[in-house]
Amino acid sequence: MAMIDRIPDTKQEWFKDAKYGLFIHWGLYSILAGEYKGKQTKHISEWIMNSLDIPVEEYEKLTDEFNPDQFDADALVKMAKEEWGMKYIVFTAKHHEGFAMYHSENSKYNTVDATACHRDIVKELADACKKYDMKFGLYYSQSQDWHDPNGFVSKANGGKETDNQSKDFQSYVDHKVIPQLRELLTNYGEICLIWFDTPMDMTKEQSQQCVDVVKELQPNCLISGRIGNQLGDYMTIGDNYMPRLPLEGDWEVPATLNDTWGYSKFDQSWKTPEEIIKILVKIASRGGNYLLNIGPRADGSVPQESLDILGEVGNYMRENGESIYGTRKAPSYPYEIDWAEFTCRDHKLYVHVFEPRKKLEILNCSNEVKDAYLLSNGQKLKYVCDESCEGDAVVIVDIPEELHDAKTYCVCLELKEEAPIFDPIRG
Ligand code: JFZ
Repeated sequence: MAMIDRIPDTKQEWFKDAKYGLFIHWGLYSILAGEYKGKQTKHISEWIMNSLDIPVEEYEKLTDEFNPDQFDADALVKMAKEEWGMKYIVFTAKHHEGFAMYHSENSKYNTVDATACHRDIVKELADACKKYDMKFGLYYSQSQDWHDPNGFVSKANGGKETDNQSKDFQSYVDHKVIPQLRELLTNYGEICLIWFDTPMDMTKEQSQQCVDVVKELQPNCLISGRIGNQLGDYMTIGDNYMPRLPLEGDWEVPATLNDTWGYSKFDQSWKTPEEIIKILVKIASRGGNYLLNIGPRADGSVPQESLDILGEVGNYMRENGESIYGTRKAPSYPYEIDWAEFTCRDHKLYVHVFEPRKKLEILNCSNEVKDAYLLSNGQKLKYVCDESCEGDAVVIVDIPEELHDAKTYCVCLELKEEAPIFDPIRG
């Protein structure tokens, strides 16, 4: 498992503790919402310029329509913190389309100079994050830039073949990427991480150039795994992928609530709050962070479905946060069971239950249990540490009648031992 041996360690406790963050994909693509001149894109909506082969001069005209009169950074950050339970925010400062969502001196193609609203969105979010003590990170597309004549253009999502070789990619790095990173790391206070993406043809030297400017200006700012050339401070898992096992090192799963990152009026394949909670618990139990995305509409408002789902997940986090935040990977449970996932911290095993049950039978849990209760309200539960007919250790917890139909709740088992022991033999 070579990949897994190489997962780096950030040495930063805030990142290891965070577990749950908010990704925001917002740009000119949000105006198109998945459709251009009556044509619907088949791919993720933020790729529409590339997928539908929209010429630069045409796409630039979208700046005339950028009017985020419903965007309220203060309210959004407050909600992410207080209602949704997120510990960090990552915002698309510049996505592959090349448009800067902040006041860039380097390129006039930005929200302040090229639109009638003249708003610096990164600044608004940075100020709100500071106010609410929220960690703030920025997504920056370092390799792909479909606006700059020398930026890389991929055809991964349906775009046409582009002769990248004949471009002066190094000049794009020197004249756009590095100066823009300088601006972002100088003008907006503390940046917790830069979320680089799709390195494509970047050489090791070019990736290193990006790393160097980040670390020169903010030594504690983390570099995402997608800087390329193994230079990231942590591993970025493939979008919406789930590691099968607990992993050593620091890693993060970037993920969507539906199927696209940028807003699309067509994409209605929303996951349920229960599905999201289960994914969040699985990621925490395997030792990672979940960076969950919203794609605001062009006006800055967040789709109601996203608000509803994140609100429900937030309720679970408010009642059961102790079982997620600040935890480290749990020992892997040996059996494939659908009804529960486990997280842990010193002397506690948390059983997250995802199906209605009358009893929780945790086969081969050989701990000595000292207490069992519902995490949300402390209600005590009856339990036994027993042996199965085969002589294997089993812990059985009775679920009170009023909860027989409940799904998505968390039971805390206090253990004599420091950590859960998944072993058929009680020691
Ligand atoms: C990239 C972007 O192209 C996309 O628009 C979005 O911003 C997403 C978060 O990141 O897409 C990727 C990059 C890498 C993988 C999948 C999608 N991957 O490694 O599986």
